[in-house]
Amino acid sequence: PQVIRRQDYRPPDWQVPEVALDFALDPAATRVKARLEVVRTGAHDRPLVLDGDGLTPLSVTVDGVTINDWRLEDGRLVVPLPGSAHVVETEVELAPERNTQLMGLYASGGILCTQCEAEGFRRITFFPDRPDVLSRYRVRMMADKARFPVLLANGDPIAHGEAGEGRHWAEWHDPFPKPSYLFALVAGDLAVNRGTFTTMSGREVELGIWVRARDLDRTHHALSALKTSMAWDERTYGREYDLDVFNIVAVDDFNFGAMENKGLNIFNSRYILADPDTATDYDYDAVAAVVAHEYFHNWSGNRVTCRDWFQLSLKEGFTVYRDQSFSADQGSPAVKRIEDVRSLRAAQFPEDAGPLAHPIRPDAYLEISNFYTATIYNKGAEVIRMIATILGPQAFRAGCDLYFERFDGTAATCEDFVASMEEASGKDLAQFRRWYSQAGTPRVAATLTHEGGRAELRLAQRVPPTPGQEHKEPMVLPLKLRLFGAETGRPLGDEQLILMTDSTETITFEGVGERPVLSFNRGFSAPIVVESDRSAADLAFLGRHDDDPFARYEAMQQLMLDALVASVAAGNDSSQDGGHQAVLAAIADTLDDPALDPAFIAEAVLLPSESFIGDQMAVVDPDAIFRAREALRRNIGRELEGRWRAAYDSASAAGPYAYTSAAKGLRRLRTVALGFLMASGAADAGALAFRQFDDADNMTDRQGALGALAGSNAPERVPALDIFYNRYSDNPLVLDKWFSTQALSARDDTLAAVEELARHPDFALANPNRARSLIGAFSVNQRAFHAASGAGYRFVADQLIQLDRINPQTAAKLLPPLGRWRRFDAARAARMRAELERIVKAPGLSRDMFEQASKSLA
Ligand code: BAL
Ligand code: ZN
Repeated sequence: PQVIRRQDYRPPDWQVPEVALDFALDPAATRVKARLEVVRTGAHDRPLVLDGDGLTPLSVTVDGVTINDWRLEDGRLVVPLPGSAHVVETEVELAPERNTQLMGLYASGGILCTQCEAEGFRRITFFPDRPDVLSRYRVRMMADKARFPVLLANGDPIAHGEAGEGRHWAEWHDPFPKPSYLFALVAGDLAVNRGTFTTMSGREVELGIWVRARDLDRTHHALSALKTSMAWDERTYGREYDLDVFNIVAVDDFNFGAMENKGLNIFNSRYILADPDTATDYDYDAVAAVVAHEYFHNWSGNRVTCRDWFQLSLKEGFTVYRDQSFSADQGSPAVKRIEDVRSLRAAQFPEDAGPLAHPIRPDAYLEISNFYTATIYNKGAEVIRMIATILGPQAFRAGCDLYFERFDGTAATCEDFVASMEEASGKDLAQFRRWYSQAGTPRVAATLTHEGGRAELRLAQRVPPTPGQEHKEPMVLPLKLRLFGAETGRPLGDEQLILMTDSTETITFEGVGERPVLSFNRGFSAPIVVESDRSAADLAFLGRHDDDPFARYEAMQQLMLDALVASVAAGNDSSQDGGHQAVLAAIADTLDDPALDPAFIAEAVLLPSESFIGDQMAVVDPDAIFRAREALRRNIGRELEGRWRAAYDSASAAGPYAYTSAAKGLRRLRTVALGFLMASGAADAGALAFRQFDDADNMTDRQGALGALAGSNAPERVPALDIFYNRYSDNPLVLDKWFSTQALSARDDTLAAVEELARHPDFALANPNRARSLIGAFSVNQRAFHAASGAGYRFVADQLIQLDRINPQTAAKLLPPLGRWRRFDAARAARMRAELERIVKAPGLSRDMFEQASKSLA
């Protein structure tokens, strides 16, 4: 396969200002006529080259005359054109119902829909399918009226009518020039939940959430989140919506979470449908966050789009930062920050430390679908957050205004964004640009000394080598810090923001009368790993006294991590371990602090995941980590049993279900307490969990209890799993939970259970959510996936080879856990490599999988 390089970018030879598409829709045979007004750009004599993937032209005309001197080259249609402007028309036929890749035009549960980002439009019609070709689209759709009563496309509806023989048609026009990846249409038997939004300039926008009729009752949260997002973007960024309608359609088969097509977002139903009986608090929050994310793309992505796919983080990192800020404003900013950092550490840090590491603006790819990564999205968001921190809120907003105004209606670059920020703020971001070009998570060693009223903080940063980048230059690190007095517990001076730019730096503090304790990288102001020699006593102190909630959480995490890593190193899982005592005391203090929000407590007392513990070790030992963590969990459960019962009871007294921040916090704490009670081995814990499961008036409590039971040997486990399955067997999103809960189980027989589940009649590789719910969940279950026999690796490789034939994009995204073989002992590494080699040799392997697997082996 051909490597695409950022440095090879060349502007398009032809622009296509106007496009008219005519669809005769049919699941088995859809005809697509395209009329392109093409304009030669600059002085050249190159032909018009239109991307195509799996298409054969039925006809090609130029200025109304059929031509025969076109040719196909690697799927592309090459059309020699004499003049500087022509009208080129093509016709192709597609079979949406056979499109299992879910890219282009496909069928999901009887609904015809599209997914074009990044390169799906070329599977619909011949077109220069690149983001720097912006066109105005007019779309006409014709379909059987009984099967497809609703016909939607981008922009505004302009006409519709009957077409005879039971068919009807509709025409839509999008006045905003857009790249082809934002094209969308939907045809189906859909019901709508309508709303309206009045924009800040007084325009009425008609909103619609379209789903199958039976799902209509579960769309209220999404509609309300959409209105809240629209108001938030006006208030926070001054960005107003620009069309008269905004439609969202939910489908069950979708590769992404959702897609920001102009005026017609298409969503994975998982991020639209929610009611208390079927969606957890986590799901509710995710629905709001994804609805907001896609809506925010209308400016950061659609009005200003990307010049090329290397700039993907320009729209994704920025939009994730925007949706994170939105979610923080809806509830607890501290808890939101903790959740975001936890997912960065779970997904992005390992990526940055592994064979697939890449900068947020990559230099090369084989398949762009593989670059919709945690690095582009989540590290990209951290980079924008750092710019906001360095500039301060006013200058950051001024930079955003300048960027939106200057690049509106164009395809921009990451450089354009950074330059706008510099121009608006007057700050020099020259060195900061390394965040766009260097991969790898910076590590910062911080050592604080104190002598005679003077404290000295010595900092040293290094960025580890990553594939293709042996040598790294120092980064700009905005580091928020504060000192606290060890005796008084009071802050010694204000919080400071240090901009670290060199490899090593020393910061001095004068007039420090008592021994200082360092609170560092507060709010996770830079996405780094901190190496600090703070003692367990100092971490416990910060866990009690730090006024920055994130730093307080972080101190607790570090305390637990240090205890666990020490236990693993000592091969010691004894409950008498001294490290346990400090953790127990800190958790007890946290549970006893009446000033703390239950949602924060629930986060602060949670043990680091097995994978995160593994990330701290030179060679990951999954079994030892599991044992050490379980021992600590058991010990925390037993020693603090009275407190867990008290926390459980007070959280249970919250009354009937309500979706409020306070009620969410109590539910979270309740299930965390239940988890520790289960771990304690208390005789009544299984019964308690079953009661929570059975009495629940909401999915958060029910799934929380099911998760606790699923990882146990309690006699209530099997009945609960059966009841759950039977109750929700007609709800695919809840069945996904049934699969993933079992795949994440801590039981010894999880691998066998997962192999069995893969043969379950409800398991289907063709549905991405279902594939992820079993294979994706299993491969992050560290101990089960890394079973010494290698059976976990073999199972995942078998599934991915099969899935690759159906849906390469989804298969390739599930491969990275197999690629992290360097982190494990020689025997496991050899087994993981053997599976990767088997994948690389699989007949007919996709480019997607080839790129992921071959890079992982290199
Ligand atoms: N653009 C792909 C889906 C998303 O990030 O919104
Ligand atoms: Zn996005």
